[in-house]
Amino acid sequence: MTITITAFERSPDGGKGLARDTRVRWALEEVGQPYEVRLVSFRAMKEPAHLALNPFGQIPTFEEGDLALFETGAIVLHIAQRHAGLLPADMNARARAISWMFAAVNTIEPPILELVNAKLLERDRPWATERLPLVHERVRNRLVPLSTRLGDAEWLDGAFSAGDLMMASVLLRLRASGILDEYPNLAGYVARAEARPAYQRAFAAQLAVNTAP
Ligand SMILES: N[C@@H](CCC(=O)N[C@@H](CS)C(=O)NCC(=O)O)C(=O)O
Repeated sequence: MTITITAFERSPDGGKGLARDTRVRWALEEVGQPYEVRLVSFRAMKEPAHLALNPFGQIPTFEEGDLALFETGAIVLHIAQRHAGLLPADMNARARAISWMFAAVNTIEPPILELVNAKLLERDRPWATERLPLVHERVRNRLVPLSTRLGDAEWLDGAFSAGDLMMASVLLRLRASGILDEYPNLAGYVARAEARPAYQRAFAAQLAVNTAP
């Protein structure tokens, strides 16, 4: 059955790989599943056909046969459960990898999004300059324990898993802020993730869309 995902017709990041279809593309590349992409405009994302797939009018979505999913955590988990390559066979190790997926979207991503919003959407507000150090601090409060736990390890819990895929995807958004480089082991972790051939293929595919004439 054909897998179809949705992505921005034109990503606001111009192809830096920060739009969340990249993590879904990456997961599909890791497990060797071909997929098709339906590009959607900002307007189409808020119309009934797309809202039926994602009630919040966002990308990415995932369709395969009569299954339609939204939320990248759920999509990547579904891919990892259906196809070998992103979750360990041992059930306890599998459960730990899934914990890292939730940690990525539930514990690490929220303060990073807050920072992105503070810098992009709220920078003209009168309180923006005063608030920014607080937002930075909230990000660092999450990165310190993450960096401590990773230590010198290559990945978060043994072999590369869907937990690492989600965590690296979330951390990537910090690069422009310079904060990631304050934690050399986390910067190295993200660089290792980006060097994976599957990530490279996913990145190239989304870049092709965003640089097409
Ligand atoms: N929690 C959702 C977030 C999805 C999301 O924020 N998607 C962004 C693109 S990366 C989007 O569609 N933004 C446009 C909008 O919200 O109108 C997920 O992980 O799938």
